[in-house]
Amino acid sequence: MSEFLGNAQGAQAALYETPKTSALLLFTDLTQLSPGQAVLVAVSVLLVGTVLRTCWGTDGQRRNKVKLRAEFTPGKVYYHAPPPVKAIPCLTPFGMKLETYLRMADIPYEPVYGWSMGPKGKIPWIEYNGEAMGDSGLIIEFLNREKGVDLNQSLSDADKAVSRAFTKMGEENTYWGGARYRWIDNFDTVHEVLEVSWIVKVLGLLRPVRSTIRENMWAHGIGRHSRDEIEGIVEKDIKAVSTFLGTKPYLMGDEPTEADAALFGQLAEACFAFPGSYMERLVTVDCPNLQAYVNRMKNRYWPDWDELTNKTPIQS
Ligand SMILES: N[C@@H](CCC(=O)N[C@@H](CS)C(=O)NCC(=O)O)C(=O)O
Repeated sequence: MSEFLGNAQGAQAALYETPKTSALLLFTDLTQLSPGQAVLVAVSVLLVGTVLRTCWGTDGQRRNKVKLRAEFTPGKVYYHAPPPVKAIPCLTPFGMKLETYLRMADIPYEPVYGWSMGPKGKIPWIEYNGEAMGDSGLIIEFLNREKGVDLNQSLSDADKAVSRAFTKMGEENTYWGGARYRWIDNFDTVHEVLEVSWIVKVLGLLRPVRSTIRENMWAHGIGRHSRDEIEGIVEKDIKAVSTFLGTKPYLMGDEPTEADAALFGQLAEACFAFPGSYMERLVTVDCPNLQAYVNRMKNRYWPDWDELTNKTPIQS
């Protein structure tokens, strides 16, 4: 028995000897590598380096390779987002936000509907003068500079601070409640809202997206909370917006500002794209001022809503 074990260990040691020797030599004395080993090491380093450089860039920022259009009109915004569905013109609140901003700022744009991810691996994104740009907030900052737009010009610095806090609460906190509701707790209904064919559901083709969202929620931290805890968090967020809005027509006063694009994006999803959910109830029943606010924004900036969604108009 011990002889057998001894032989087995010897065979295992022999099996690992060459790579083990190369690895050890690499970390001790490179000059002792044979020419063959040196070539192997150099090629591996080059390959790994190229892959890392392509994916992460030189500043450590991970990039997603996007296919840019061959021809473009200078100064025109090509807006990439998922196609409208019956429930809502865009299923991502960040798309609703960006497109609402473009409309508020009167910036002409061409929608390019699809599911291709932008340079940061997320949607929505834009192409502008032959370059791809990701993140709705950074895109808005860029377009403000590029087009000389300032939807916040009437705001004091303190107002701007409040408006940023509400925007970020909606996008970095409330948003995840929607992600949990849609992708984790009601995964079956995702297929209906997304209007994908039955085969996608049967083959479970959306399961990898669900796993990614679960991982993202865990990394964010909200994924460590129970369903009840997350629903409590979302409720407090939505009620905070409702309280602050009060009887004002728009979040910061009489005229709409940038924060309204962002909050409308989040709240319109709750109203229209989560049928039967506690979020829909929060906005439409518990906080009637938010329901009126969503309708106000929708009527002002989305006269083509029904045309886009081909859906019966809701009663406001
Ligand atoms: N900060 C980004 C967030 C965009 C975002 O999270 N988009 C989601 C869709 S709602 C996405 O692309 N998720 C894909 C992923 O995270 O892999 C923005 O403002 O545009």
